[in-house]
Amino acid sequence: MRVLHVYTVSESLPAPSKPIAEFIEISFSVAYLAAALERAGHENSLVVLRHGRFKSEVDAAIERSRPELICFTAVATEYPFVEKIAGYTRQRCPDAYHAVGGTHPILCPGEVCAEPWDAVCIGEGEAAVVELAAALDRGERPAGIAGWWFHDAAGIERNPARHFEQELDSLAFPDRSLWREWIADARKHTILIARGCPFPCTYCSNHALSQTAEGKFVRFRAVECVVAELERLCEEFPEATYCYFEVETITSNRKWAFEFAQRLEEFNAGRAAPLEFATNFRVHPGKRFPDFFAALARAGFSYLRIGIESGSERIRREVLKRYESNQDLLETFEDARNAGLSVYAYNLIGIPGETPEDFMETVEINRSSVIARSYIGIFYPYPGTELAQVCEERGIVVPRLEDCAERFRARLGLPEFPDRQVERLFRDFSFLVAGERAGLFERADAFLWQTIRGYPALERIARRLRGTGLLSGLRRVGAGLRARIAGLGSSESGA
Ligand code: B12
Ligand code: SF4
Repeated sequence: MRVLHVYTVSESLPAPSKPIAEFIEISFSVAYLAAALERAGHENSLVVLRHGRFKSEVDAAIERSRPELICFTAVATEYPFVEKIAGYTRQRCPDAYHAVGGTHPILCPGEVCAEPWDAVCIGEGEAAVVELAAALDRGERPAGIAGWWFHDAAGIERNPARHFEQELDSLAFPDRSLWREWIADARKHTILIARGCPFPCTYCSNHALSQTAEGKFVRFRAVECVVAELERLCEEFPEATYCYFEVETITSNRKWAFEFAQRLEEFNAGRAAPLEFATNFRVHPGKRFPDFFAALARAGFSYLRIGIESGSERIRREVLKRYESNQDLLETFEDARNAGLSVYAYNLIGIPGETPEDFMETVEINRSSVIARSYIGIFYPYPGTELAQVCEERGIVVPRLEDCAERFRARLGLPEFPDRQVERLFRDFSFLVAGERAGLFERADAFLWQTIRGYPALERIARRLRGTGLLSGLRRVGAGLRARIAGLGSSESGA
């Protein structure tokens, strides 16, 4: 069976010449599904589409791959664009079977299961898609397959969800080769080392996802399996210099985490050019991890991404269900720094219940000298999350953002934190964190890029200009000027 995978992206700024800048941005869902399909004897191809015009790229992909099955993947904010593309492919190849999966279809299958879809995957898809492709290969109309809702003119067939996949080590390694032509730089990679998260954070989809199937939700791969994938990756990409380990919380299995660090240290010791590693880390109330940080540093880890979300303990505890104190955060940052790891802090603004005064506490904690970089995104309630439910109960209308700029635009109309003020403080965040050390250029630069990211039309123009080299020239001049601003801490926007 010839399968075409469609992946959509809206970020990656400053924009690369290809739709995706680096391999750290690949979609694990597409890579794992393609690997499962390939193992079952099917043929995969991929098209990566940036927001904006897409028809000529889709036509070319259809021409090249002549798909019998088209697989789309969607998070909530990509979904409107994905649906639009599927409407078009439906016209262009009416005989191809149209399937969609991903976080949004899993959490909102009732909303999704309609035209233009033949099938909606309501959970993890490796086994489900292989069964579907086999049925199509036999010339059957797929029916009665667990993990799928099927849609046709007669109505919807709702099959039960499959259990969470417990045998992660039995899955084929994600297919990275498919991505080569869509990615500019093959030096930085990512490996998924676990699935699921045990925490109840109200703004994150994990608590909702944990309820969508039976079986253990938090699952770690065997350390040896991860290292085998890393070895394969280095063979396939000899230019690799860096690997980011994607995991929701690495210390939810402490013994595993130490064994992993130890094994990576051995791996790097055997290489002429050791790889640089990084991962994300969640701060735990009342717990410290200096020994673990030291083990990570010995293994070659250079930084940790840590979510602060809000500097207000009240907002974290009462709204976000995060119970670590500011002291817990600062002690963890310090332990990481003392071990030689940089801390990249992630923050939100515009959380329901948050006031501008609460936000100034976020600014304050990010001023800590133990944070190397600070990132900020505007809060957007993803459907199915507890915080989206809170918004609904408060009568807050959540706009469907066609332009997918949800982390850069405020649209909730919160009386306690008006949209205009959220966007202004979002744009000023870098400056506020850097305080009086920031110069005029720093402020103008941050303001410009934060603004561009909130307006996709501007972003597209910036990308085209970048193609001419003008913007990179200006940014180089800017970087030179910035370098002159002595003692300036670094902070950016991000997600
Ligand atoms: C790694 C990750 C990323 C990576 C890779 C993204 C990607 N698309 O794979 C990066 C950093 C690039 C990223 C970016 C974004 N992410 Co993200 N990301 C994650 C994270 C932490 C893990 C996802 C993952 O790889 N899981 C492992 C894979 C194997 O599972 P999966 O993606 O769910 O895919 C399985 C099933 O869903 C299903 N499936 C998926 N698609 C399809 C298609 C078909 C046809 C079939 C049959 C099955 C199927 O089968 C897959 C294999 O089992 C999740 C948190 C989470 N728990 O999911 C957030 C998460 C998915 N991200 C989220 C968001 C919002 C984003 C961004 C919009 C953020 C932003 N503004 O930049 C972008 C969107 C990128 C995009 N274009 O899709 C949200 C989505 C919320 C929602 N309700 O939709 C999540 C849930 C985090 C959260 N805040 O709650 N993300
Ligand atoms: S710890 Fe991170 S991944 Fe886990 S539920 Fe909270 S925000 Fe989501």
